[in-house]
Amino acid sequence: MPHVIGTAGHVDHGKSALVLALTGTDPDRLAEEKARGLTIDLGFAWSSLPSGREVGFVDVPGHERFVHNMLAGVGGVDCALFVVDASEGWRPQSAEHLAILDLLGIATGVVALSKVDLVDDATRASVTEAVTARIAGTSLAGSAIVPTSAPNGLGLDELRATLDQALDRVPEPPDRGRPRLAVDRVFSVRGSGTVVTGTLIGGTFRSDVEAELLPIGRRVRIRALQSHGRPVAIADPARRLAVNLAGVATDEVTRGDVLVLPNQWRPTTTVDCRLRCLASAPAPLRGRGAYLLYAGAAETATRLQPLDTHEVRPGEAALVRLHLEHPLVLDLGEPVVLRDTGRDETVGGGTVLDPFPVGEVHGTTARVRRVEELEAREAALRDDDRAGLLGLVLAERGSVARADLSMLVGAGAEPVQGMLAAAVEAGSAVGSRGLAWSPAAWDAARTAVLEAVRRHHKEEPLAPGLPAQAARRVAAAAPHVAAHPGGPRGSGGGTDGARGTGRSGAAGGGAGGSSGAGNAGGAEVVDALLREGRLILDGAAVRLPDHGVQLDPAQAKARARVEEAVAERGVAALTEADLAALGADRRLVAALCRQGVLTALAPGLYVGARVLDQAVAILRREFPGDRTFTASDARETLGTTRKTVIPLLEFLDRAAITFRSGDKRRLSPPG
Ligand SMILES: Nc1nc2c(ncn2[C@@H]2O[C@H](COP(=O)(O)OP(=O)(O)OP(=O)(O)O)[C@@H](O)[C@H]2O)c(=O)[nH]1
Ligand SMILES: [Mg+2]
Repeated sequence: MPHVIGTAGHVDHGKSALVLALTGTDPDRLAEEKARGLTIDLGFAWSSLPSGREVGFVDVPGHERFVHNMLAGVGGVDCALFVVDASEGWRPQSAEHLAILDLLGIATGVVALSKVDLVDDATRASVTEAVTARIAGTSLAGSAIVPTSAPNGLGLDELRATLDQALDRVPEPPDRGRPRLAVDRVFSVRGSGTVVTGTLIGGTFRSDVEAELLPIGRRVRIRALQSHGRPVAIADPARRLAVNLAGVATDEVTRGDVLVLPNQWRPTTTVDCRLRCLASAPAPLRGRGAYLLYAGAAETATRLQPLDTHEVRPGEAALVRLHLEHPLVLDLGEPVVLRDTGRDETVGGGTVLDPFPVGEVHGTTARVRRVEELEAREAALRDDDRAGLLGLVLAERGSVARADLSMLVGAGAEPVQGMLAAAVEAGSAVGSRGLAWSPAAWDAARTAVLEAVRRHHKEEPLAPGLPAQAARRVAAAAPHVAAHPGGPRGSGGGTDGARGTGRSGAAGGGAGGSSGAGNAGGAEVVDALLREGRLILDGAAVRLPDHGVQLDPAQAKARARVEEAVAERGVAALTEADLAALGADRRLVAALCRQGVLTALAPGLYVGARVLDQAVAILRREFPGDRTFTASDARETLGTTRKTVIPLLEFLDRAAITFRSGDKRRLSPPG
């Protein structure tokens, strides 16, 4: 299994010299680097260790001015080669680089005590002791310390063997079926076009597949893959990779972009984290401060919003919402590093607990609830309990598009569908066609629809029911108040209401967007109620099963008068005014149309429904087969007026009972 080793340590301490000695490749490629004897940007090399294991090296600059480049390279590293110059001892960027490795949770490393050719044994011993003390209490605590001298090869075999042993302890890199490559270098190769490099994590890449560059959202094609100088057809996680891309120009890609497979990732600008302020930080982390956030190979300015405290004091940790200036592609559990923009120093970092938080956190109630949610997420992430995360996501959002679940839970699409099926089985989730729901949200949406229909029946007893479109809207807008460990969520209150209406959220119009079911979700709720027989579809309306149109005594009398008038008049249209004179207002007329008493020939013009059938029968008898007739033929045959016969024939035309050609008509074949 391939691994990636990243160097770290103060400027000039011998990092690049060691990489050159271990791999035969000088990682300093830039002319300026060679001229100044200083690493400016990331360097790359590879080699095999005594066990035969292949390793890639990312060589970082030690100079304090280039810490941002160091941060861009250290992202996907799974083992640190931490270099301390025996003749200089511990220096400021020794401390800063160690803090960064610690914040990123890089738990495997080897310390190379370099330039031991320049010091006596006593100095070597005292620097070793000092380094041991410095790394104690960090993720590199207890790492082996190997004395080396790159120019004369001293200690290099031991360093190789020690790195090999350290890599034995690196856990298998997770393959979640959601590969991601943080681009740390872009260049073009004559004849091949754009090539990006980076460390692949979270899944495999294949050549000749569609991919997506984020945050720009550009579809590209992976033309070819190369790892450690050789072409590969498939690349596993935790490996340095060069990817030849079709469909994008070199100058359209920059360091910090992320190469992923389509529809698996989305950039975000709001992120909830557990953030730690370094004990060495000169000031607490504050909402007013200006910071830069580093994740993967990307960086952006960010504002902090502490959630469970006012400020994060040195040596302490807190839950903090980050408001990013530029969108980043972040995963659940992703480590991030924070630098103070003004002081230009690393001041903290932590772990992403929610890359797509829903709604804003204003006011104490919302804050307390959010803190509880984030603590629950933290516990689930600690245990890598993705099924638990699924439950939390549903509880927070009410309903989620099935297609977004994988991203929100941070697991592959297939395992997530399995988790959802198990949750549905256990009654802790509900699945509709395109959505997954918390049971509480599902019930709330259904109850809201049934209530709305009931209310409509009461307000409009003559109407067949609530228009289905309106019912879907009611379901879509239902506040998806989710069940919560601390008790049910309040239904009032500004923030609660806002949560229900599904505010824009953080996912760039995507997964972070709506906590509501949205239009599709509304339709799914109504469909479910129809399938279960809780609602009946009546034309374009939905009604409760026991709803029938009820006429009050006055309306029943008016209906009798209308029926009488219709029978008396024969084929003669009634206007709204005629019907009003009989006591039938518009609503009653609409109900009488639905009840089969009247038929509307045109807006505001009615005939008796049975009269219409009789008229058609008469016309068929008089003009059988293909016999044509004019409007006045029909008027005479039916014994009616021009005022009635024209709209009547136009009605029959529309119903395809008659066909018109010029001023002649014929009847359609019966049946
Ligand atoms: N005597 C001696 N000199 C060394 C040793 N390792 C490196 N050097 C020298 O120290 C200088 C700095 O070494 P680099 O490898 O460039 O240091 P670096 O840590 O990569 O420096 P940055 O990348 O700029 O942070 C060079 O002149 C090296 O030749 C060593 O073990 N012994
Ligand atoms: Mg260097």
